[in-house]
Parts: sequence; structure tokens; C-alpha cells
Amino acid sequence: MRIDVVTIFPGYLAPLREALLGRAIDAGLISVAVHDLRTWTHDVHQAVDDAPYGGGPGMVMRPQVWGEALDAVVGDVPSGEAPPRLIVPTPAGRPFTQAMAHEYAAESRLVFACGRYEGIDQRVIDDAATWMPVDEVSIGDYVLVGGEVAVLAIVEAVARLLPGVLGNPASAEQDSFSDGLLEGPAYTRPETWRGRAVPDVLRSGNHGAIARWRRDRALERTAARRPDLLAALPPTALDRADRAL
Ligand code: 6GU
Repeated sequence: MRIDVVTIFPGYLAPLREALLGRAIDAGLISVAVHDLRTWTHDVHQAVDDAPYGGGPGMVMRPQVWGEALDAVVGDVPSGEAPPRLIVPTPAGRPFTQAMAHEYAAESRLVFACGRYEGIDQRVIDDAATWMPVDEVSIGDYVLVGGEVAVLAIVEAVARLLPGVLGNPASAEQDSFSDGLLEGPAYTRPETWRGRAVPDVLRSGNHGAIARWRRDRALERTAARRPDLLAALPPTALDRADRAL
């Protein structure tokens, strides 16, 4: 997969080269290019923003600069090839979910356009949408200063789904959200720590009992922390033992 990120703070994306993602890049599973938006300015001040039409606080990112940047970064899409998907992180976007991470993981190219200030002139997004799929995406109900941290979160969620990126692919299959529930608690050695014992069932060797116990803890935790997820499960997702809980 090829990933391009356009930003006025390229240094913000340095963590993409660390740890799991860094290894995926080194292994050739992902290639990442980070582009400085100011490359496509033509004035001495390299201005990327201007006052909003209609008034109000803050600044809006100028369309000319973004238009040239996206033309250059996307490049000529060979005929017969699909254009990349453009992802625009914004608190006004559609909430990013694990299902979207799976959709993005199936793409061969992703381009991220990081806005700052009050956002990017809407015509940039509307114009891009005439020649490529465009998603305006939020990573949660709070406001960040810019899209860069959202890109880090989205790229990490997508990259770990790519074949070969995780050492043990089973970890992705057992995630929170893969069955619509939050994962329950986990334990490792020692057996007792600060007077707290590991639940007996996990040391019983009874795999059926362990699976049932984990399922119950996942259901309890989801009910307590994310009742909205439980309510959204299809009726077939719960068995008789689940309902008895
Ligand atoms: Cl994607 N961008 C910004 N600036 N703030 C956010 C966000 C994105 N998602 C939640 N808050």
C-alpha cells in the first residue's frame, strides 16, 4: 500500500516511521511519503490560509494551494487504474470505525489531506470528489488542532490489518470490535501480584470454561462502557448463555 500525507507540519508525521509501522515500511509492505503543503505556494510568505467568507474567527486554507498539491501528489492515474482514495480528517467528518479501517486496508493507495485552522476551502473537497473517492473523517467527538494526529491514528488502524504487518494475525481477529464487543481484561504472570490473584478459570486448562468466562467479561464491560455497541448487535450475535448474563 502507498500512503501520501500532505500537511504544513511534516515533522508531526515522523512517528509513522517508528515501531510496527516503521517495520512495515522497512519490509516494503507500506510506502509512506509526507509532503509539505507550502511546496505549492507561490508567494514570498508561503501563505496557506486566508480569512473566511462570511466573517467569523479563524482562517480557512486556500483552495489554489491545495488544488495544486493534490494534482501533484495524486499524479496522472493510468487509464484503467482506480484513483487513490482521498481522506480528509476533520471533526466535522463521518466517525472513523473498524469497518472503515478494513475498507481502507483493501485500497492500494491512500492520500491524506491535513487541514489546520478552520479547515480547507470546501471547493477543494468538492472538486476532488469529481475524480476520486473522498471521505471526510473524524476520529471522535472532541476537537484537535489539525488532522495530523488523526492521520497517525487512521494509518495505524489500517496498517495493522495488512497481511504481514502483525507478527500474529490472530491478534487482529480477536480485537475489540471484531465481534462487536469490547475485549475483557487480560492477565499474565505472576499468579498473585500485590495480593491480587489471576482468576482461577484462566489457569484451569478448561478451554470451554475459559472461552465462556472471556465472553461474559466482554459482555459485562461492553454493557458498562459502551451500551450503544450492545444495542447495535444483530439479534443473532447473542446466544442463550449471553442473554442469561
Ligand atoms: Cl479528524 N481532526 C480534527 N482537527 N479534530 C478532530 C478530528 C479530526 N477528529 C476528532 N477531532
